[in-house]
Amino acid sequence: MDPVETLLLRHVAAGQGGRTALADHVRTLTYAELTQAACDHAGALAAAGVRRGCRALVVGDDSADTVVAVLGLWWYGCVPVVLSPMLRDAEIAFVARDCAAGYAWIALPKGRRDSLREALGPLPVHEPRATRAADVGPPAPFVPEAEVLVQYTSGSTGQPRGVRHSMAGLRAVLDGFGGVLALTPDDTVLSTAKLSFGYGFGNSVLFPLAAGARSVLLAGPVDPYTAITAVHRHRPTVLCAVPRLYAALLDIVARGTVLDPSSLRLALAAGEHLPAELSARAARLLGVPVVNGLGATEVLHIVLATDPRDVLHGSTGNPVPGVTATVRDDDGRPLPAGSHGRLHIRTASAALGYIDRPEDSARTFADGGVYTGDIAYRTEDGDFRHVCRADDLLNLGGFKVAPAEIEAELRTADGIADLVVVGGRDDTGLEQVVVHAVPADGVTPDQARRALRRAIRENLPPHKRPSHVEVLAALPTTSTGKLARYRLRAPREP
Ligand code: 3SK
Repeated sequence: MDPVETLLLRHVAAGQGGRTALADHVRTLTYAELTQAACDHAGALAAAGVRRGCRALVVGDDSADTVVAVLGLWWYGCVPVVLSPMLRDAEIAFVARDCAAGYAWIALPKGRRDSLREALGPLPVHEPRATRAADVGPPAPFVPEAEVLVQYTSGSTGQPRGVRHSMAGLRAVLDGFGGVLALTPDDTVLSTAKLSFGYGFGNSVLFPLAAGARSVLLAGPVDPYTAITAVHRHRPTVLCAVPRLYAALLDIVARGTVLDPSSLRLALAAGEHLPAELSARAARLLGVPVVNGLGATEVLHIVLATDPRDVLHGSTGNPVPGVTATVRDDDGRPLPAGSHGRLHIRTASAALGYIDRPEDSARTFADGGVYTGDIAYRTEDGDFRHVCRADDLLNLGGFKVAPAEIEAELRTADGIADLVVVGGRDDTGLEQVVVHAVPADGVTPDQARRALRRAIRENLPPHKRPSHVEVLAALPTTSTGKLARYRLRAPREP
């Protein structure tokens, strides 16, 4: 199996080339057109002298062009590394160095493109081109154990880690969670999660194209209004989003916005924990089952999911086909039902490891499987329940953010002696960011609060901004004088 054969060529060979594969804000592409565009892109890579097999950055908003770039890279035999255009130039340059990228494809507005080019230094950079280049021959083969895709995910220190996926891993998620979704060529999938996030990449590229279905790509930031407009325009049968998007939909519909969900047959919630009540309310709003999935970049996509035929609200579900899940203690020993422990997954979609981080790889890819970084337990009935993250990472609508990353951006605020960032809960039970700060001598709590609010606005992108600022006389410490972060964290609903 290779990706281009699985996602494109076999549909064209089966006479399905005329069916729509992709729809974005400006155009639609049939399977035949997408195949030609991917082949042309591969030809352009050859003409530009790009080294076959290299890792290649793909930086662009969700669009047909971005998917063409990924498929063209696969056709040519390269390894795409899809990055969010929301990342800063320095963050993209870090990834370019970290993965030793040999090439970058960039689709960004001119000013931003120029600054990123400068940040990337000597790396060969190409922009989208519509030219038809020389015939590049059939798609490059990928053996099962070959690296085929790299996805970046946050580490608990705030430094992103490149996760190396294999061809066998791609096949495994298509057979695994793909079987739960059970897409057919008549499905239209709309994912509000972005291609740069593993969840969005699977939803928008792997599952729909493997099934010969239609995938809708939304450019720019997606809020609940954009999502409703897209639902009405594209009439998806499957909607994929993070729980907080469903919470936001419920909120605006309650305040009078009209949503017609009648095209849907299924909704998917993953990326962060879906609280039981939100699950039930979202299912009532949409009139379809809302499947809750738990995934991780290290296992490519969803490995635990509730049953679409009988969703148990509040449950994280059962292992999808091909997956074995256990809850383990700190020594890696399986725990009985009811005991909280580290979620351990055995699956052929386990990644090959992190790029250049042998210690992190050894910790995560251990005991014959993968520790997802979640604390969970198994009920007597055999389904799994998510408890919290095993590390300090905040999970903000699927963005895993290290508190240290936010703390570093806020330490520059005037008049702050010390601060700490932890996860809190909003009314729906979703995680939000809370900063606890101690004012410097002579600074009033109000002055400290104002300075922090300014730093939050100026230094942080919207998804990382704390929603609450608490001013304290001192931060709590343990008996040994260390910061007691856990005493500031909000507990999860039962
Ligand atoms: O929740 C996640 O982090 C995730 C990552 C990759 C693919 C799917 C999911 C849900």
